[in-house]
Amino acid sequence: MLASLALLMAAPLLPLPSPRQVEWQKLGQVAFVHFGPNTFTDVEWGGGKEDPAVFNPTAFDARQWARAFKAGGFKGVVLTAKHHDGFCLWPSKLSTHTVAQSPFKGDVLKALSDACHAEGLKFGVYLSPWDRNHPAYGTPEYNAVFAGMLREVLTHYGKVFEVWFDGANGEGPNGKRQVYDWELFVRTVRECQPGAVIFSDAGPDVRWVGNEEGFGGETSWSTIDRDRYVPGTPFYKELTEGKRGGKDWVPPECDVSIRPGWFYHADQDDKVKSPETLLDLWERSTGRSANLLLNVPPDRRGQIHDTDVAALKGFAALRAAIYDHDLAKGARIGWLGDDVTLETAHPVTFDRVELREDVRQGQRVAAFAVEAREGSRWREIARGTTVGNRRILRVAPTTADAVRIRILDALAPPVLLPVGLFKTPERLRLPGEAPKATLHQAADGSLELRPGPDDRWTWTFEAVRGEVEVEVDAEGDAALAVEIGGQTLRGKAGTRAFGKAAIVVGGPTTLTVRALGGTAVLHAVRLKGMRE
Ligand code: FUL
Repeated sequence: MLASLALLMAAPLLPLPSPRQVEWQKLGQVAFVHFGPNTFTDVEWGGGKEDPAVFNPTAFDARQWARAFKAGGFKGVVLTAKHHDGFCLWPSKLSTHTVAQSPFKGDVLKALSDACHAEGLKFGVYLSPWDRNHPAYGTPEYNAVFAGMLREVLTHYGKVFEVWFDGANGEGPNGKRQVYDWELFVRTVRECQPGAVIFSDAGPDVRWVGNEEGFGGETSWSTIDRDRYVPGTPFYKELTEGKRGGKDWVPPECDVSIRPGWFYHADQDDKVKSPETLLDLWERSTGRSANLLLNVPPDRRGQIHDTDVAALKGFAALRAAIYDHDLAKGARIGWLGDDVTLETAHPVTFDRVELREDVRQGQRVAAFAVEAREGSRWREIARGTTVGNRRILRVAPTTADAVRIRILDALAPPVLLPVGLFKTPERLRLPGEAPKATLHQAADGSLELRPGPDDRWTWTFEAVRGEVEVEVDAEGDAALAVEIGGQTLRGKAGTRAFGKAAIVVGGPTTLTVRALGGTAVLHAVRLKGMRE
């Protein structure tokens, strides 16, 4: 009640986000897809002279991509419709270097936009103005070609939520550089897709965060002064942190790849980021008032590799294990001046604090402290600068029956949304409905052990003498130890076969799984071949 009253009374602080920026900031995480001839030639930057015949995915399935992204909690997808090599993933009439000239023949944009529609994801496009193939590149005529290409991709595939302009401006096939007509490009997007945000180094709608490692600044203003920026002179620190009191609302986006490269390379299959790393990036991007744009490149089949699919699922499971349980829910909220106090019915233990401002009223908070009440004493547990759209603070595990947010500096009276308190489970498991730890015996005698909600990975069952093969179905990066019948089998989450154990003494037997550092989400343990 009081919170909404504060909201009604607050006068907006300029600049304010446009409605399309508000919608975009709500997404939090978006998938990025680099796909094209580079996928098949194993390079990151194609020269533009590749034979279109190389583009030949053997089992192309855009729906499989969309399902994987959805399972990872992503709300939209941005596809490289055209990378620097100039190859168009749609049959453009303005180029002779497209899918139409390849053995694939299909239209990747059509397939992906349909798949996004079916899975409830938003669809976006990356179009590199730098074109190493087009004969007109480097001449004024190219600007009209590029605007025409934009028009093609923005009028044939339904609603587009984001248009991503890469800042690169290299030489074209004739050795010339292009002078880009940005005004024309922006006008074309606005005309064809008024609801789409435009990303480039400095906006107009979304800015680059200043690094390609996937994290935002601890200080993160959605505002900058756009007129300071001319192409090729990014002010890295300001792109990361924004500018207090900046004239333009241009929130940051954190582009990063799940693999070392932007395009798929088979020799990077063992370098896919773990669910824990993805969660860390998510907390340091969306948790710093930026959006995460995570690149997950399809392989030469035209599908997302199993390892990447598993990483996305594991990431979603880890995030849900923490953020699906808000310990501040139902807390009594009180305000004293700008400060907010939450009182919980019972003491709660948390290690994540989530703060949010209603950015529709502008970004206001410039410094704050978080305090916890332990018994009758207040103790400061964190201090920060900006809040913005969403600020996640990682704090030491703290048990308190009240939490206070003290506003130390603000551009105008703050408009905070409800505060969240979360706890990282000691040992993460899939948040599920499993009522209790369960045992399932199949006809062939194999036994499946599934964890219950009590977070204990221990089962006791009747075993017969003999050898059993132990399989562990778990995601994550933890080293795991399976203790059974006095023996310990070791392996890593993600590798199924853990080896064989000998049950020497039959009868009641206990099996325990322990995570030795790192985290894991355990789905099941299977014991196979248990017979006399
Ligand atoms: C960069 C490009 O040069 C890379 O190839 C990649 O597309 C990345 C997202 O943007 O500027």
